[in-house]
Parts: sequence; C-alpha cells; structure tokens
Amino acid sequence: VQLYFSPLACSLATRIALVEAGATAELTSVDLKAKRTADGADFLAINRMGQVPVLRTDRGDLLTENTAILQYVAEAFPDAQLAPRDAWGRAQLQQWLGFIGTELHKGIFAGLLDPRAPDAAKAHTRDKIALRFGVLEAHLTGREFLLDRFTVADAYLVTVLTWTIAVGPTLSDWPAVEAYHRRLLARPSVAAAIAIERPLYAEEQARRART
Ligand SMILES: N[C@@H](CCC(=O)N[C@@H](CS)C(=O)NCC(=O)O)C(=O)O
Repeated sequence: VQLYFSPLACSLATRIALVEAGATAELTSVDLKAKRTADGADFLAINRMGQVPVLRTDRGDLLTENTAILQYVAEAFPDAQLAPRDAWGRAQLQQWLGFIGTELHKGIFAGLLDPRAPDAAKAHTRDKIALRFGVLEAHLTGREFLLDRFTVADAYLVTVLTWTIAVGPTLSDWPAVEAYHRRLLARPSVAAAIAIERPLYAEEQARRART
C-alpha cells in the first residue's frame, strides 16, 4: 500500500497501524499548504479535498477518510488483530472511531489548530472540551485501551491527543487520559512512528518560516 501523509497530522494514525501490522508501505509526504506531494504531483488530483490521509491499495484504488482507512488496514492485515471481528466489538470500534473523528478531531482540534479561526470561534470550541474529555476520562479509568486490546481506534486517539501539546488542553485535569497518552506514546509502534514524523514536522516548519 501507499500512504499519503503530512508530518504529525491525522495520517499518523495510519502510519502507526501500518507499523503495528508490519506492513511494507510506501509513505509519500504531502505539503498541505501547496497541495503538492513530495514528488511534485498535484495532490488535489489525488484527493479533491486536499486532505491526508489517502491510502492507495495494492490494486491501485484510492481510499480517503481516517475511519475507513484504519479499518481497511485492520482488515488487510488480520494477523495484527487491530480490529475486533465480531459484530458488537466492531460496532464499539466504530463508536470510538466516530467519537474521535467527529467529537475530538473535528469538534475540538480542527478548530483549535486552524490559524484562520477567529478567537471567538476558538473560545466556543474550548467550551466543548470538558464534556468530551470527561467522557474519555470516565471510559479510560481502569482501562489500558479503548477496547480490550490495542486497536486502530487507539492509533487514532493517541494521534489526536498528541495535538494537545501544541494547542492544549493540559491533560493533568484528566489523569486517566494523561496516563493513557503517556502509555501509548511509549508503545513501540507509536514511538517509532512519531520518531520518523517529528523531524519531518520540524523541517516543514523551518521551510515555511523561510518562505
Ligand atoms: N474527514 C477527513 C479529514 C482529514 C483531515 O482533517 N486532514 C487534515 C490533516 S489532520 C488535512 O489534511 N488538512 C488539510 C486541509 O484540510 O486543507 C478524515 O477523517 O480523514
């Protein structure tokens, strides 16, 4: 497979899943501002939304949307057991993927990370943090992962929580979430994926500062 990614963006979740799966994957970085891939291709021709992640399957088909891509990776590499196979387990996985994608990623972090969002919009977004992080705190208290074992939902959640370092909130108000984040950052697949993307992120920031 081929993954179009941007350093430390939500595509990091798929990179983590691919590492967990032991998949051989081609990783192509995308400049989300210029909408160009590292090899100079027009990214809007690959995804009209101009967003990562995009997965190209071995058959050459293109897939977008984190929740779909993560479940596709789990299906494509069943030995890694990155998603439950029974109906209720799969529904719970989708529940958490939906919560992370809509309530956390889009509902909170997309607004806080958007440099064009006006302050009033950011304040309104911050008002939504307590309820959503309270839900996470209650669920993660006494649990190691979102479900019974590590799944692609954890890959997505650790990615989203990593953005708190840049835009808050400070996780100390939610000790179970903070402990979960620390635990997941120490997981080898997560540590390896971030170790690759952090320097790429720094390079991208430096390049932007120059232009
Ligand atoms: N609905 C998409 C959203 C993906 C998304 O928000 N990607 C961000 C990075 S985390 C992006 O590419 N932003 C650039 C842009 O929207 O121009 C999904 O869930 O996969």
